[in-house]
Amino acid sequence: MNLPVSLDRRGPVGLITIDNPPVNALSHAVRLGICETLEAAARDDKIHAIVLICEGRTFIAGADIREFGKPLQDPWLPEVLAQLEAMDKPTVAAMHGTVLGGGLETAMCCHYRLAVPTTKLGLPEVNLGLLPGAGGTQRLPRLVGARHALDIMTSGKPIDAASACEWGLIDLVVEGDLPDAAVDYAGQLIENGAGVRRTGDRTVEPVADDFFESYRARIARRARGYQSPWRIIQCVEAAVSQPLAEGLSLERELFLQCRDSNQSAAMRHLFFAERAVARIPDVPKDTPARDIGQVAIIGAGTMGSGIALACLDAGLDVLLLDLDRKTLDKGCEGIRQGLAASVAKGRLDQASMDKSLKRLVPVDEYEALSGADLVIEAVFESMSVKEDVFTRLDSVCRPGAILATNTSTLDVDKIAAATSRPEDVIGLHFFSPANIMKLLEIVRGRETSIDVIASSTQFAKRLRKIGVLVGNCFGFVGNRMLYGYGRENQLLLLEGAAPEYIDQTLFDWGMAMGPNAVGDLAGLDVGYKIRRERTDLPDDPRFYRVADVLAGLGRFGQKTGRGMYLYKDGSRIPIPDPEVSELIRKEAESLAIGQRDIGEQEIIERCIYALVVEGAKILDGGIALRASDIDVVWANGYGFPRFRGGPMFYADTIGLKTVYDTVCRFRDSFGEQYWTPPPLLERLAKEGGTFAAMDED
Ligand code: T1G
Repeated sequence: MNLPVSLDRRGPVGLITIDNPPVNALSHAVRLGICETLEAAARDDKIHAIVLICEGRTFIAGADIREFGKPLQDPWLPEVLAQLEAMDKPTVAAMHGTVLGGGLETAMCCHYRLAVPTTKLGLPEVNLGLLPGAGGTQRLPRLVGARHALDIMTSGKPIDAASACEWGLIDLVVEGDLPDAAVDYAGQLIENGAGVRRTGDRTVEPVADDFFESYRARIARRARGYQSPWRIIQCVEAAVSQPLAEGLSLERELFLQCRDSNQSAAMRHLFFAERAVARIPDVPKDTPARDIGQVAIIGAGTMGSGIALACLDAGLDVLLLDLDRKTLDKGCEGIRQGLAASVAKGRLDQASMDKSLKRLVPVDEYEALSGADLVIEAVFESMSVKEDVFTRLDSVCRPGAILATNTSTLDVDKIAAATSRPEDVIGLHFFSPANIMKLLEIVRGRETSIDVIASSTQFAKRLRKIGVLVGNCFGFVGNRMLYGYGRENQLLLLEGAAPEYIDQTLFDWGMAMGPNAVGDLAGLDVGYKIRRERTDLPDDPRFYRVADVLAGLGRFGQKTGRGMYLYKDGSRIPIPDPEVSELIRKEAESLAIGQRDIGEQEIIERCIYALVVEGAKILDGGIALRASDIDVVWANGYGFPRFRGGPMFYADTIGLKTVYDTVCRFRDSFGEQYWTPPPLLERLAKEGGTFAAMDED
């Protein structure tokens, strides 16, 4: 086997180089190669110190995630690292890029560590439903203390080289050529007779008696529903109180539990799904993209100013247009406050804020947009208003400019038809708050050209967002599925389930927020107006009945202090309102719907399977390229729990036969109108197939 690891000698220093693109993951071949080169270096009398370094864009970025879920081949990483740490010649990790997971665990088993200034270091296993399984939970606290170690491992966020040096994780930040600096450093170790220095021999600084209890309380909210953060704390507790060997064996046991869990399978699924969205069958990777330097945004409301902030954060020049001066000023002030908030949180320095504000130009006439490379319309959700905007853009924008609409539901082809250049029109559907939410639905129109699609996927990457290409239909992927989910919630209300009961059930199941609290946050008037514009609503008096009645009464939610819930004195805490329960009871009576006790399982199945049914229809209709794209949309745009992998992955874990049978039961109980199993679900259920396998075909 031609191993991606080589050993060279520079004077008394052995240089072990790993070259396994794209990210030097610790695949089986790399593990074998490290073992072999370490043995060779140990045997070579001319070698007195060893440098471990990587080719390409980064030092080891972790274990090879693709190997999980398959039988692991020997040697396992802990064995490789035990051999490394036991070396009798000083070893130096020379790092650059993103040193993550097994990569950092490898570096911590070297006796010395140095890195270039731009290096990021972390143990992000928690993002994959895992924990560091090669000694990271035992060695990191020995180097940086229990608190820093827990912060790094439970947040999954990397730290920069300067902090790593300050906290004792690395010995030196080096400038210039890394291999040279590392060989010099190793040479000095030899000269100074520095010898080996094993991390495992250290102990963890003692902590206060209530340290772990208060740490558990501190992360309870963000770790809700996840298994691995709690196991990480267990491991660090062992690192503080037990000898290394005991700590490592507990870590191994808990790591295997995580690795074999549905949670980790779900989160690994999302890891690869979020990278697969960039692969679009009829848009080759080398499709030339149009240059985007200046972005114009139409509408300085909440969405428009959020999009402007996202573009400024990405270093783009921004023109913000609103015909109403007051709205324009308010929008610009909102952007200034957003930047100031980032400075206050240390995410941005003052100089960068000032530069961003210089790149923001408020305008109040369309002619000012003539030079823009990309225009994003974010005005009121009305077809006639949007058609008018696009007609004006068509007359002022330069040839080759991309014209995008931020509509969340409306027909992109109809909007494009308001111009003479539909091939340059695309949907870019941001999620609120647009500078925070990672999801961007890229809506392909009938005539959208492939270079406009390629430019839009690159634009998404530039904004550090996940751009998912979807087809044009009402609500595209996310909102179209939301309609089914919301419909079942509305029907369950009429059938006797209290709003707070439905919300608590779905919250406990893992949703970031229950549907009724979400409705009040988004504003019941928004959904109400969109439903009024629609001509294809089901002929069913129960359809969103409760929401329509509340909106009709001016109960829009948080913004009016009352909606499905009450909100006292401007607070965001939802309080159940007996008036609403009475209103719902009366509406049910008027529709001759008997109220009954409804179990949590039924609530979960009806709301979540409504997503799966609509998702299957979306795939049948070609509105999404992959089932995993749908999972990415829901996990990044709708608060679907990552530890369940997304609606389609979740359905696979339940088993499509079971889902199909339940859907058929609902059809028999609640009618064909909403619960006729889509052909795809029926076929896969009968064939014993899965959505995931279908994606691979
Ligand atoms: N294993 C396998 N493939 C990987 C990989 C990995 N660890 N990391 C990246 N790739 C692939 C990825 O799928 C993509 O492939 C290509 O590399 C470029 O990635 C024992 C248990 C390193 C910051 O969690 O966070 O170690 O799509 O598009 O935006 O304790 O990738 O081109 O075919 O993301 O520049 C811990 C995961 C593993 C890091 C680069 N490590 N990777 O980001 O490029 S668990 C991680 C990342 C572990 C041990 C445990 C990012 C990146 P393709 P990319 P990028």
